[in-house]
Amino acid sequence: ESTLKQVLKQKIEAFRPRIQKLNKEFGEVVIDKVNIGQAIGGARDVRCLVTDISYLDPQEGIRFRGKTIPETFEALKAHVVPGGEMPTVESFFYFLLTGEIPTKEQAQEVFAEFKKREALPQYVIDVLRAMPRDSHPMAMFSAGIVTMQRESVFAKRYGEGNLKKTDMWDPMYEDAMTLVARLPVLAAYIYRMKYKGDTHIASDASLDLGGNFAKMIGQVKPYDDVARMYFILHSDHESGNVSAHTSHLVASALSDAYYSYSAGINGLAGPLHGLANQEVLGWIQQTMKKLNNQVPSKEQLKQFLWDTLNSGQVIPGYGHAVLRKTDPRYTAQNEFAKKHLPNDPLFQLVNMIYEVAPGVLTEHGKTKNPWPNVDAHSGVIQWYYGVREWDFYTVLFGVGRALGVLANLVWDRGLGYAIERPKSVTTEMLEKWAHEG
Ligand code: CMX
Repeated sequence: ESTLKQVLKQKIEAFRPRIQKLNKEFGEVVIDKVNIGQAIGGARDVRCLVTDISYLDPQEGIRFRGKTIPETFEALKAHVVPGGEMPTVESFFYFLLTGEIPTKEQAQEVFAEFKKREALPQYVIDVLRAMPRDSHPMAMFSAGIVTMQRESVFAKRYGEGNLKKTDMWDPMYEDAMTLVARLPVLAAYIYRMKYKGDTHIASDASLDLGGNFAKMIGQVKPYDDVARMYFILHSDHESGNVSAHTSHLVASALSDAYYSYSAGINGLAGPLHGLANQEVLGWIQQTMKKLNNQVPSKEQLKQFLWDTLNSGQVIPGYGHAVLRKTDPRYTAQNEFAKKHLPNDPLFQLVNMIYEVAPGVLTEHGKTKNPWPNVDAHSGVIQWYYGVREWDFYTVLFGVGRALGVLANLVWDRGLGYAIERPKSVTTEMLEKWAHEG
C-alpha cells in the first residue's frame, strides 16, 4: 500500500470525529440565512458546502490547503523539475489530498502510481473514434471519462454489498488515482486525433504528468512548465463552482468518480464557466481581425468592449461569482507571460484589456466584479506556444480541475458526507413571503 494512501487513512480517521461532533452536537447552529434573491439567483453566497482542500477569499483569491498560489509554489520548490520552474503535479496532488508537502520519495511514489495506471484502454479509443470528428473536445473528454466507468473499483466494491461507510474513501481513492493518471493521456489523444492529423505520440515513462502531457501533444520546453502551471492553477476553487459542485452532487448519490467527474466536465463546458477561456481568445481574435491584425488603440478597444456589452454579451474572462479583485490565477499567468513572452502582441493586448475593461465594466454598472478571472489569460499563453485550437482549452482546464475535484470526492467519502438534497419552494410561496415582508 502506498505511503500516500496510508497518510490519507490516518488523516481521514483523525478528522472524522470533528465532523461527527459538529453534526451531532452543533447541528442546529445557524451559519447563514437565505433570501429570495439567493433562491432565484443561483444560491449565490449561501454557505452550505464544506471543504478543507481550498478556500476562496473574495479579496485575496484562492488558498490551497491554507496557502496562497505563491506560497504553494514556494512550498513545493523541492519538487521543481530540473531545468524548469514549476513543481510537479504529482507533488501538488499529494499536497492537495493530505495538506502535507511530500518528501521526494513520497512524490516519487505518486509518480510511479500514475505510471502504473495511465494507459488508456483501447475501448476508450474506440468510443472516441466512433464519435463524429467535429464533436466538441469537451464532449469527447466527458464521454471518454464515463466510458471508463466499467472499471470503477468503487462501483465494484459497493456492488459486492459489504462496503462499510467508513471504508468508502478507499475505492474512491483508487478510482481518483486512475482517473488523474489517465486524463492527460485521454486529453492528448483527443488533441492529436482531432487536430494533428490523427498522429499520436506515445507516453514517455520517464516524464512527470505535466512533462508527459506536453510531449504527447507534441510540445517542447518550456511548455512542460506551462502544462504543470495550468493544471495546478486550475485545480481547485473551493466547492461551489459548477464543475466542483456538480461532481460533488453526483458523487453524493454514491455514484463513482467516473460518473461524477464526467458530469463535472459537462458543467465546465459552459461558456459562463470553463469555456470562457476559449471565448476570450475568440473575442480577442475577432477584435484583432476587425483591425487587420493590428493591436488596437485604447480608444478602439474601449469601443469594442462597449460594442460587446451593448450587443448583450458578457466580456469573457471578466467578473466572478465570488472574487472581487483580480484573480491571483490571472496574476500567476501574467507573471509567467511577462518572463517568457513579453513581446507577444496578444499578451500585450491582454494587458491592455486589463487597463481598459475594468473601467468600462464599472461604468456599465452591472457586474459586481470588474476584474479579470483565470480565463482572461489562459488562452493567450497556449496560443503563443502553438496550441491554437482554442476549443481545446477547456479540456486543459478539465485535466487540472480533476485534481481538486477528485481530492474532494475522496474526502467526501472519508467524512461520510450526505446525499445532497436542498429544498425547493414554489413561486407562489415566494410571493406570499414577499408580501408578508
Ligand atoms: N460582462 C458583462 N456583464 C457581466 C459580466 C461581464 N464579464 N460579469 C457579470 N456581468 C453581469 C451579469 O451578467 C449580471 O447581469 P444581469 O443582472 O443582467 O443578469 C450582472 O452583471 C451581475 O452579475 P454578477 O453578480 O457580477 O456575476 P454572477 O455571479 O452572476 O456571474 C460570472 C459570474 C463569472 C458568470 C459572470 O461574471 C460572467 O458571465 N463573466 C464572463 C464569463 C466568464 O469569464 N466566466 C468564467 C468565470 C471563471 C470560471 O468559472 O472559469
